[in-house]
Amino acid sequence: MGISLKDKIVFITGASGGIGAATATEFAKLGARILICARRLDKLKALKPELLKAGAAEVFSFELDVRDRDEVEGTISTLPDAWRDIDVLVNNAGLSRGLVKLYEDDIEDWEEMIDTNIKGLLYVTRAVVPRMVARNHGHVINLGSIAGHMVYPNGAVYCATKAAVGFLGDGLRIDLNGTDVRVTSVDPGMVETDFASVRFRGDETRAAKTYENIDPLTPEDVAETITWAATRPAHVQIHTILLTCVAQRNPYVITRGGKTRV
Ligand code: 8X3
Repeated sequence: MGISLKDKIVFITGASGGIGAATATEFAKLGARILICARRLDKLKALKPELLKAGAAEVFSFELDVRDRDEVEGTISTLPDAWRDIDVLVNNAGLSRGLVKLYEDDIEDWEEMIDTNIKGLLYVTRAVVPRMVARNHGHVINLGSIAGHMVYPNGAVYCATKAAVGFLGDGLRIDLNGTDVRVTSVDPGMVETDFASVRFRGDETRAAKTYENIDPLTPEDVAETITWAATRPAHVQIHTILLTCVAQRNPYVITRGGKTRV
């Protein structure tokens, strides 16, 4: 039997849209207390009534840019007492910028991806996990990617950040050996969110091509996978889940409109 997350505190970073917002909603359906942060506070505020309607026991939101180490440390260490014992941390905040050959790439884009996907995840993990260890209870769920399993052309830095997420989770899992704290990596392929729009800086025509003639994963598909991992019995630890839509077999082998391109 799976564990109940009713009244448990679930902290989701980057929760203002896409997989983060869908994950908050899935945990809300389980009656959890939802702690959410993102850079866009207005979006979080708009999400709150939906989460309560879905069944969240309580919702607390705050603005946070995970790239800002002082802000991460300061905000998490001064959470109200009632929100400090985080049971599940979903390290979701992440992004891609550009799809360009490494030797021609924009260094600013590298910084943004590395600072968010790797360093931001580390800062939040460092701020949250010690209390899990002290309570001998908790679950860290990182959002990896198929991109962390296989590098694709023009995506070297993004793929490297997601490979790093995989190794950081593996390392954390080992370092937590002897405790009851679990670590899981959920690694999707193509998911229809604003991922491509962010990657192409609002070039919607180019972004739309990413999901053209394909039935991609939805944010809900990924969110349900995350809640499944989080609700396994306490003695079960899911290490890594790699999921894609049926039309995607790896970053290269994709069927669009009935035609497979390799
Ligand atoms: C998102 C999946 O394949 O577009 O991380 O990089 S992919």
